[in-house]
Amino acid sequence: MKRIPEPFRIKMVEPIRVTTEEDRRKALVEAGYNPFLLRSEDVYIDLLTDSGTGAMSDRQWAGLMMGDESYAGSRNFFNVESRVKEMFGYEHTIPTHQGRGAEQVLFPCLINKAKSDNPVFISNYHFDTTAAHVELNGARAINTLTPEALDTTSYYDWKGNFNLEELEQTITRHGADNVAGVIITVTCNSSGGQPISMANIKAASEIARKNNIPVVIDSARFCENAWFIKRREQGYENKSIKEIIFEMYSHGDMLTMSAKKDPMVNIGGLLCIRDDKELFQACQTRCVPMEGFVTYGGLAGRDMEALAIGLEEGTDEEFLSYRIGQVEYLGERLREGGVPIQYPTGGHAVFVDAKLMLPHIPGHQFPAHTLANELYLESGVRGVEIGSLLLGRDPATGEQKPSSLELLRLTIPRRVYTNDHMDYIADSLIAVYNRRDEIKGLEFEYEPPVLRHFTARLKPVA
Ligand code: P71
Repeated sequence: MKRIPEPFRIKMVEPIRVTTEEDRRKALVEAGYNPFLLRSEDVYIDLLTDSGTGAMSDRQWAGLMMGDESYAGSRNFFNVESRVKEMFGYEHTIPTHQGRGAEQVLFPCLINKAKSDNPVFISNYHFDTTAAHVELNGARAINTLTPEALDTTSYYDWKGNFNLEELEQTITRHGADNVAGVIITVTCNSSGGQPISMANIKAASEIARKNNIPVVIDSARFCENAWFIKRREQGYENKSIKEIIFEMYSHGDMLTMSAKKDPMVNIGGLLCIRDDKELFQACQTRCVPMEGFVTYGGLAGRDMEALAIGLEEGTDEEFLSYRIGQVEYLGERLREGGVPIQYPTGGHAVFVDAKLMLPHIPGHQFPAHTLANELYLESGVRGVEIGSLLLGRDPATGEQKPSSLELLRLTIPRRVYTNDHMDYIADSLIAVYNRRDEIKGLEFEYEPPVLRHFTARLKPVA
């Protein structure tokens, strides 16, 4: 596969530490076989997340120096607000400290607006924190993802799509009055950073709107989704990324955004509303005690300036082609080496199918988490499990919930690692693949009652 060279040059470097296998074994034992508990200094290439880990540009760093740190009415807020109007066509903007800040402000207001005793949200797939905020507020989070997404081995352009029939049936089953929002996640993180087509966004939005249900776009990776639409969907090949984004958001009523992804800031988020002034005022009222005054929402003025610039830079098509091409290159190298992955590769990460790679390790011995540990021992590369460990137990029965997928996510930060790093990652994981039969699963030494994957301690099975 032809590699697209980096469309930037390097002006500042941060050394990373190369460790020996012995160093890594010691570090992993100390971390209770849980890469979340490693010190980042013991990690050579960190693929835990693409969130807040990107490299800001010289323009963004220059923007930091233009911070207006006034408590109220900062110039940088108005820069963000006008960029939002221009890019998405949404009138009202509330900055937040990150994506979940926007969720904790918006969701209770939407639930209030629905005036239902049994509120639900329906999404192509709720991200974990999104589902958590839905549930913390007494609502239920229901996913209606297209079934193609669960078959990792077969190609499908739109593994982030809604199953539209199931969406309609779910609305009917619960009653439209009980649906507080339809959440469209672009791209769909949980199915592998997979895109949703414009046709599917439009159709899902039409279903919601004819039922008077507000449409929320969960926007962490909106530029990457637009790039896939341009490349894969008929009628969009000659449109600019910005035109595609504007059209995507014409199908929504509001957005929540973790700006730590596509807009490449280290901290920041957004809650924007098209024109529902009453809802906007309710959100502003909640923002003050939760996030901060309505023109800063938990951010410094300088953070907002970097965000205003990043929103623009994230839409650069040359950059997106390189970025998504780099992720695809890693995916293709792994496939050539025999490693099973969610195919095609998504926008921000390669998702390795650990169920297929380590079929001798059952779900309750955490095959994908085991694979994360083996990759770390082999190479100092840190990935993250998306599978049984993350999913946890059924609170009613205490049983491990069955996970349809056991994935190791290799999440690529933006503008941080070079294509040579991708080769190193691929070579290392292929080496693990070649000794896969010798790998043993894990069991708990300490299992926290909730959100266990962050702080659990494990040990190899006897
Ligand atoms: C990701 C994250 C961030 C994360 C979460 C847990 C552990 C490690 C890293 C965050 C998202 C997301 C979508 C689609 C909302 C959020 C929350 N993703 N929607 O993938 O992917 O945003 O983190 O800024 O609060 O690693 P936030």
